[in-house]
Amino acid sequence: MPGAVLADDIDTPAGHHAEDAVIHDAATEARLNNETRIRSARASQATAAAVGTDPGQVGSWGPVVDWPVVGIHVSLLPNGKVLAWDSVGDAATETFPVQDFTRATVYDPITGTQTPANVDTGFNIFCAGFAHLFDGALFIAGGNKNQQLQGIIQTHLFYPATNDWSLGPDMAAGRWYPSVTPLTNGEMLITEGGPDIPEVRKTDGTLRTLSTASLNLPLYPWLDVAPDGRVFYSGPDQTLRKLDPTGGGAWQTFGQRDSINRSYGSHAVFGVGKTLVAGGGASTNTAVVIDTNGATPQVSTTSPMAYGRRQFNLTLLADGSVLATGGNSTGASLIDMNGGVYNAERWDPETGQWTTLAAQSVTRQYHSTALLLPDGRVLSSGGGICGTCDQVGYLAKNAEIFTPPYLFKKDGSGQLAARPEIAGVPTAVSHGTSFQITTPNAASIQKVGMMRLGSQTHSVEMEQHYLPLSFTVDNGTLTATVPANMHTAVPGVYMLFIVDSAGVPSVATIPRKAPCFRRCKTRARVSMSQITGILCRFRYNCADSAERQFDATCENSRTISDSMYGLPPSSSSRLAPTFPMWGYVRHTICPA
Ligand SMILES: [Cu+2]
Repeated sequence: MPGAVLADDIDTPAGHHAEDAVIHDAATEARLNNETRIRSARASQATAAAVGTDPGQVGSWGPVVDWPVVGIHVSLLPNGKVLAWDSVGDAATETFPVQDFTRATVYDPITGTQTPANVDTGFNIFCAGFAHLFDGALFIAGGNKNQQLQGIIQTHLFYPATNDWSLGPDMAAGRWYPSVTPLTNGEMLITEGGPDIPEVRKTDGTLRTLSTASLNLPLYPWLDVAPDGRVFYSGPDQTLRKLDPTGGGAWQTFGQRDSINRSYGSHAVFGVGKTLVAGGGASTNTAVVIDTNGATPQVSTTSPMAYGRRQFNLTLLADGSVLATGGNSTGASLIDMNGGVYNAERWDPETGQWTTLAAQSVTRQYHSTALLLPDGRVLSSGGGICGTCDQVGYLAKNAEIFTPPYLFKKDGSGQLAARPEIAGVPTAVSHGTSFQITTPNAASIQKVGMMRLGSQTHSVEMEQHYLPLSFTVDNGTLTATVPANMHTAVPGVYMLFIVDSAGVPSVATIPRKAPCFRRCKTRARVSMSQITGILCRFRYNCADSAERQFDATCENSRTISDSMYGLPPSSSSRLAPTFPMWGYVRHTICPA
């Protein structure tokens, strides 16, 4: 039933279950993926004519590549690879009686290789919330418990250096469709998808509850740290709010963003306290900008997109502009095979205008994602795995990569432009300080910015945000300054991009660390000695620096792993007196 519009009950597990009535075998699912590609390609060609063919103006989409998982949940890792996972199979999750693992893969966008990384803890993290801890490990809250789509109480950690999973502490109740938001002090906020009382993962790995901040919000709420340190709620429904996550927590309610419940619209934090919100609801094309720098959020309208979109994604590009990809323009709740939007659009924050770009080959609607890669391209993947998806034959177990216009020459040749290069940067930067960027292109650099690694699912970006840096040029060196306000870029791993006068961005240096972290450039050995029964002292020695140390709980692998990026979570190595590190060591140097 193409074009089927379902009621908003897809926002509940019961609603999901009710609209699911189809069971497929593996062969059928492979056929559906093929059919989706063929039907999409036809529709895509029809809309391709809407724009010109010069990649310098409209960018260029790469080939469609089949994937081992549907890219429903994607996160850019500090090593430049992409972690992606879906559920337990190609059909709707409601059709699988057992939910004791999760299909996951680590994709290398440089080589195109896929490394299996299934979740092996016994749980399905389909429809979880996730974002990076300050050390670059990924924190995941909740997931899918059963065919009734109940949430799980488990939290997980993923270690990019070893592709290992481990369990964190249990939440107070199951969560399915929660959001996870990194806070300035290194804590991780968990909201909705279950209990209305938010929970916070503390930096010691345990959880605390915000018992005085109980509030019913939509599933997968849009939450980001604002310049005043509180967490700003920008949607998807209309009422703007801020949460003070200290103590028991406290909400402040402001006015309405606009008159539209932008369910399955999208948002992007493109500057300090600046959020673009677009699309959603009945596939509106409207967009607004919200400024949270003052005491009260200020909303202003910006140009509408050329296409109405729902079930689409907004993604920050390397120059701080915003890319819209996918979605449907007919208001279909989850998927409309005949209503897909194929053309990308780019929003320029300086002009407030959208430019229509090249058309992708596969329709990307419910359960699709888009992720900025360190080389400035965008990975567009996924779509499918729902009852309605099965009914209309939608399964996009594949991905395609968009090369934005900024990477091409502007002379109509269609050739790639020469890119500015970053030759050297410090391994750590702090707020309120300046640092040097060595580049042969210093004289032509127009823009310098830090970009937090993206984590996206269900049209919601949980952490990507752009921090433009002021800078000066002197003798072939850029000196950039990080704002003193720590809330402008919460501690963690960032990419650093420089952009030249032709608008061409560099490849990012990655990882970029926000304040408070140091990194060994080489493998280091770590020794551990007991201070008290539960407290241990860890010492390590980077090849290029003096010995450093920190104290953490001996028995608590989470605490140790949080402090030392890349440490395998196995108990044998955790309690050995001396063990080799697998990657980098990072040491918190923030004041407590
Ligand atoms: Cu879902």
